Amino acid sequence: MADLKAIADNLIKGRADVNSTMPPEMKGQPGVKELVRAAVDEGVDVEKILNEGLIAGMDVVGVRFKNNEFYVPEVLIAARAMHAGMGVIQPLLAKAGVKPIGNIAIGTVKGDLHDIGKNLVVMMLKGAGFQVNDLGIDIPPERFVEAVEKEGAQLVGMSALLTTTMPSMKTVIEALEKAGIRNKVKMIIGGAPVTQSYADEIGADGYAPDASTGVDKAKELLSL
Ligand code: B1M
Repeated sequence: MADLKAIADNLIKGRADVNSTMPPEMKGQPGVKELVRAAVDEGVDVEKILNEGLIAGMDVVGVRFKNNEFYVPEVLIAARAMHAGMGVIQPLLAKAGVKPIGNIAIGTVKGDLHDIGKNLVVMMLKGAGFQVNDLGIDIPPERFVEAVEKEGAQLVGMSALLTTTMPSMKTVIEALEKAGIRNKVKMIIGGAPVTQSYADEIGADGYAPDASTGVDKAKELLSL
């Protein structure tokens, strides 16, 4: 019988598939990919697999990360396992018309090439059921504007790791104001040198110190 809890448990352990060797005593046992496929084959509703298997597991990862029980490597391997499961159900979700809970565009601002933290935020947001348009690194203000104007982002996320690129966040907000669409979108910012007081100073709607708080903040800003 399909075991959604096993999907969540394997995701938390970062066991993407049968070849994953962590922890060693589980070698040869099915990982997230095989368990998700088995659940699909048994006819379990894909939304149930997503919510009670993959997202449930990622929620635990988020809490452990916030509590410093998990660090970046554990989150990255859990995210890889999430991707393995998502790869199986994504086409089915599209077919079943399962709607994402919100549409977010996120990028590292112009001049800044750091993306490890931004990628964690992206993974956590996807894990929480958001549709995420990952714009990438070194993103100019016009690209953020385009993501809102043409691609329907309800929330824009910006990441900066350099004190010298933090002002680019303000430039993006000004570009949205200039385009007359600032009031159509919520803005959230993050990155090691960024603070709540900086968010207040530049007029961002929210700040998150880490990826899982980023998910909470995104839900709060979109009233989810
Ligand atoms: Co760079 N680098 N780096 N670097 N680098 C820092 C940031 C630095 C603090 C190192 C130092 O000097 N101690 C320093 C900045 C100093 C400053 O501005 N005050 C620095 C520098 C100076 C530079 C270069 C200028 C070095 C040089 O070339 N002379 C150069 C700049 C390149 C550029 O961007 N234009 C540079 C280059 C690089 C590498 C390419 C080598 C590499 C980046 C690889 C990559 O990202 N693909 C790199 C790295 C790895 C670092 C450190 C070591 C680690 C950053 C990291 O990934 N942390 C960093 C020192 C440090 O922080 N210890 C450093 C882990 C990551 C999970 O955390 O990104 O903070 P973080 O993300 C967190 C939160 O901040 C938050 O959630 C994440 C998960 O919890 N968060 C958000 C992040 N974005 C968010 C967005 C949100 C919400 C939350 O909403 C949208």
